[in-house]
Amino acid sequence: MGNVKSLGEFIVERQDDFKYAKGELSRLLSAIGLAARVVNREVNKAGLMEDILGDAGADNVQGEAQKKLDVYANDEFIRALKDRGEVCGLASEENEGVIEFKSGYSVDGQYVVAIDPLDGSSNIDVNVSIGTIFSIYRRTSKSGPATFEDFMQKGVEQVAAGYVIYGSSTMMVYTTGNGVNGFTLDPSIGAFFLSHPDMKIPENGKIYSINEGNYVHFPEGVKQYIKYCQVEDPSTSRPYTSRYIGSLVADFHRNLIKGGVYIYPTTTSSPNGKLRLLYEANPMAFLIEQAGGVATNGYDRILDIQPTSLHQRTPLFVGSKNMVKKAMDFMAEHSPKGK
Ligand code: AHM
Ligand code: MG
Repeated sequence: MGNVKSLGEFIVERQDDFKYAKGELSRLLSAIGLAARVVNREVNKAGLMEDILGDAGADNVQGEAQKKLDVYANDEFIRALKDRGEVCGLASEENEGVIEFKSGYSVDGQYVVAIDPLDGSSNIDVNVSIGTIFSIYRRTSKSGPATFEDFMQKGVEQVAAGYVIYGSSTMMVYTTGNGVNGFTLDPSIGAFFLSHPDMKIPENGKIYSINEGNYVHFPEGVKQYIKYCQVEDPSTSRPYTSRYIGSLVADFHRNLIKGGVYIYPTTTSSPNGKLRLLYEANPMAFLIEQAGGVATNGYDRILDIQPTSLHQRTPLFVGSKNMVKKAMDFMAEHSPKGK
């Protein structure tokens, strides 16, 4: 296939970028790529299978209806990362507590993974893009299975993060802190190939992504920013275009390529926002910074937030540098921090 590079080749080629024991992180990323391919197969045939579609009957820890594919994806990622020696535990959107991995190896796994196995799950049964989001840290505990404290690290401590988008094509996009690279799945071969090397988000964009149905519940700063996006001003290419898929991975991916801002702010009913810090905001923040963009909670950098619980929520403003900064200006002026 000429100069086409597979995900596996790329991971090995780049492992010298990494300051810790080389092979471990490479093997871990490969395991995620493998699980993604298995989940992709099920996502693609979801419409065919009565028993996969629909609610699984249980609610996840946030009390939201859990779809069968969520459960399937969760099981698949746990299976792919367990018993391999690299990972000592997992935090997942689908599980209340830490999933501890007991290793049979002489040295316990050095990494912990926070994961949203299938994000945007309300889009599954309507054939709209969904995704997997993952975040990887070095453990802080010494040995044995992962502990709660291993996950209470700021986003700046991530050693790798990424997502898989199950879209019109399936892609895996990840960073280990040396830029962002995107790989597209060739379904006929069953392998990811490097298709988007060194991804950079434009500093300015023309797309804003927000659930405007919640407008009345938004902070004044966000309301004013939305108005700003809608004003006509040819010098700044306004009015901007509104695009909202309702799958963070899909909205993020589009904005990463085209330039744009995604906002999920606080609302009156969700005073901390909806998205989760550990496995939604932090990995996306790491990726966007590596791509030259910005991620904040409206005031502060996402990656500097000290987590205090596994499923903690945060408002998220993420995307093109100048767009996020503009939105933050509106927040500072109309919804000052702490008021
Ligand atoms: P989920 O983890 O339950 O799927 O929720 C996260 C999703 C994001 O993918 C998406 O951006 C957001 O929730 C959409 O929420 P809303 O429907 O409130 O706009
Ligand atoms: Mg989610």
